[in-house]
Amino acid sequence: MPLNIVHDKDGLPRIILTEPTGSSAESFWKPPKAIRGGIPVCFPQFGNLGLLEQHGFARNRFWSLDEDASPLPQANNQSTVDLILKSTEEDIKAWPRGFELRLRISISPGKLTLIPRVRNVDNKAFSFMFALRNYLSVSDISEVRVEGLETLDYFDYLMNKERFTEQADAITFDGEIDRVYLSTPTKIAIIDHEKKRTFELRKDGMPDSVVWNPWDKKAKALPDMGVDGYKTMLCVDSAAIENPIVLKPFEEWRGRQELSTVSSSYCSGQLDPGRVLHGFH
Ligand code: TA6
Repeated sequence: MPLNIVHDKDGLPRIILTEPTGSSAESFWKPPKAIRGGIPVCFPQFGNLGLLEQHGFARNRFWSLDEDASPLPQANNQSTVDLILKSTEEDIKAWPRGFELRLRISISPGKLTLIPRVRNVDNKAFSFMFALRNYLSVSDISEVRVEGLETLDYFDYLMNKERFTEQADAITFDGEIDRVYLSTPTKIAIIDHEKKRTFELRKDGMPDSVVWNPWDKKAKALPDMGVDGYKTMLCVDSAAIENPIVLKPFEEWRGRQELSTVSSSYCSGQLDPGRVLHGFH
């Protein structure tokens, strides 16, 4: 499928991926910060560690088309774009490492696949954290359940990153949540009861998952969230946070995330976990 590159009114390029059944994805950026939404790439750090801007600089930079990307066999109902971010002078001052960050974005019917890769192009090893910050659109956060994280340990960012163990048999939402779940399974289900729709998040190479909703008080402090924006969003990220990834010189790390939606079958108000978490291979 040909690449569709348009320029918005500010003259900034915007890449639009479509596929014949109507799914689409847009990659655009309005300097100087990442948009509130979509899937910002958090690299080389996650959180506010004082060293770099929050969640690292990658999401606040201009990426380029990766002209050297290896061509890949394309199904005719799939469209793909390869982007690359290389270290700039400004970044090297703040984070003196030689890296190439590549992101392959593919869309197919009802599925968005992201394949991030980080190559160390330096002659010394370095470590980094990574997260795909998935801003999911939900109908009503108080009607959403997340399944797949039960019994896991998590760092609670609302309790000074203290470590706890999830006791509930699913995560539901009645207030601010800001947790990094550790050693999570490959598959996580985000069930939107009202829309009878489930997001299926499948990931490799990113063992952790962040679950974040600012709720009403924190949302007021986010000018681009809007007073009620927290009611219809939820971040469930694919991440490598607890154990930063270490790359030797010229080594490359690769991750993978598939985000798809299925209609949710319900019996007595509960999701049939067998259908969602185990029903696909
Ligand atoms: O989820 C971790 C976290 O740092 C929260 O504490 C909150 O500050 C959020 O990320 C901000 O994410 P954003 O996408 O607005 O940069």
